Amino acid sequence: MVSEFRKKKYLEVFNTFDTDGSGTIEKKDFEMSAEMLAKCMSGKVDEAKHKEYLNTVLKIWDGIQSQADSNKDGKVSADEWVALWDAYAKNPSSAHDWQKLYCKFSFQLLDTGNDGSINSEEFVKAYEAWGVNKNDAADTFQKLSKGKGSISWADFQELWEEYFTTEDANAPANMLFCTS
Ligand SMILES: [Ca+2]
Ligand SMILES: [Ca+2]
Ligand SMILES: [Ca+2]
Repeated sequence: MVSEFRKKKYLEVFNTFDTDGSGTIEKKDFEMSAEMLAKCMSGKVDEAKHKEYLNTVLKIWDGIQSQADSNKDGKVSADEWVALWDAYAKNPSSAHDWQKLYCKFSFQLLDTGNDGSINSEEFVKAYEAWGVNKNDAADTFQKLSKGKGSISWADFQELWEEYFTTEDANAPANMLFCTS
């Protein structure tokens, strides 16, 4: 059984994927998010980025759909989503390819300078673009980076796994997808 604590975290991520707020995750959400992400930094849609993002998010969607859409209605419901992550939490070392891709993609979106680690400035800018208050984002970065000043790819993978698996309410990783 999935604990209420983990369920709440899975639903936090569910909401970030449910771009149109329809209460289910479907292909359209990914098409919308690729466009929004390509728009975020510049104000208008960067066509090259849009293409690249769309390609990646549709791969992620294909993986999610084939794993989680158990009633084959083309949508992933909150229950289907929670079951998927509960399965991951039981055995995180055998993550699916789409989960690895999603982790990598999340990292790349934050490492805007593309130098292999996320610094405070990159982190705060990205979270601000997602609607988080600047001071809260800076505070979250301090906790996630454990005062080290940057989050490497290895650190990020650890945080990412911990987010989906930990039952510890005090674990900094719980704040990874916190956008409110
Ligand atoms: Ca939706
Ligand atoms: Ca379904
Ligand atoms: Ca960087």
